Amino acid sequence: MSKKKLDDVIVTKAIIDSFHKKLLNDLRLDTAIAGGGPAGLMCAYELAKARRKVAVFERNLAPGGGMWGGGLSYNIIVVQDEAKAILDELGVRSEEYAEGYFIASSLETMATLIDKTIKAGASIYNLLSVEDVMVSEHKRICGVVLNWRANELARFHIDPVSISAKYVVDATGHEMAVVKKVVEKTGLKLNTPSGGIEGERSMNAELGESAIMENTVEVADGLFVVGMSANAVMGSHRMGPIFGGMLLSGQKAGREITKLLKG
Ligand code: 48F
Repeated sequence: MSKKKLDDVIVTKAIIDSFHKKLLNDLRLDTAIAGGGPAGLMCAYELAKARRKVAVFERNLAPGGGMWGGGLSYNIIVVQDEAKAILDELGVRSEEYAEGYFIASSLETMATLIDKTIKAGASIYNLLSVEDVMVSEHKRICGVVLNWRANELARFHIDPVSISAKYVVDATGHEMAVVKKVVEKTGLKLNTPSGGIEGERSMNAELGESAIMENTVEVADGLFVVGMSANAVMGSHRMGPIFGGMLLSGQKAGREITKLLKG
């Protein structure tokens, strides 16, 4: 059997061609998600299952946010009863540690969530930072402004590019980077008790987890908050390495946005 010689340029062309095709296809989205932690990915998974055009923009090399490291870098996560069904749906193995507390490998959970999200049809872009938002003349958040993380880190003066979206989701965790930008640049009143960012409160798993579903809302026209960003914007507690609320919050926003897109 004759073996064809490998051509380095074909390898290069294959990458450039297919990445451009994918990016061009994602310039107008149903939903753009800033941040690829558990909440953002779960939201994308839900939207992709409903056949919505969704992309996640994650600034790090690997999506996954704070889940990989479990607690204190011990790579185990805990989820409570309410979120066990999500682990089961994803096919992640878990074990009841004490009544109502399930443990799973953080690596298996995150690797599976990434896999299922991509296979459901969502695009995940790594190494891209959401540095700003697009705002329509009616003051609706209508897209994200992106730059390579490497440019951001090097502080290069290079202009970003824009991608439109019917909905934008801030899934940037403790940073609530998108909401901060909206407040700083637009002066829009948020759908929060004070109309501004309430700010994250100290660790309390019970209070943090019980508030998160209520905090998962459309915080400005076209902009949802999920996961830790939802609690930080709304003035609720952090909760540490219990991850049920992150998954449930992403799922809730994904389902709500799906309904709104249909309406
Ligand atoms: O921090 P992260 O995991 O947020 P989450 O999904 O989950 C929070 C938990 O990990 C944990 C917790 C659980 O109880 O409290 O902290 O709410 O994931 C946020 C992701 O957003 C990325 C960041 O790199 C991380 O992977 N990110 C942050 N800012 C930007 C961003 C940005 N401006 N553009 C793109 N990605």
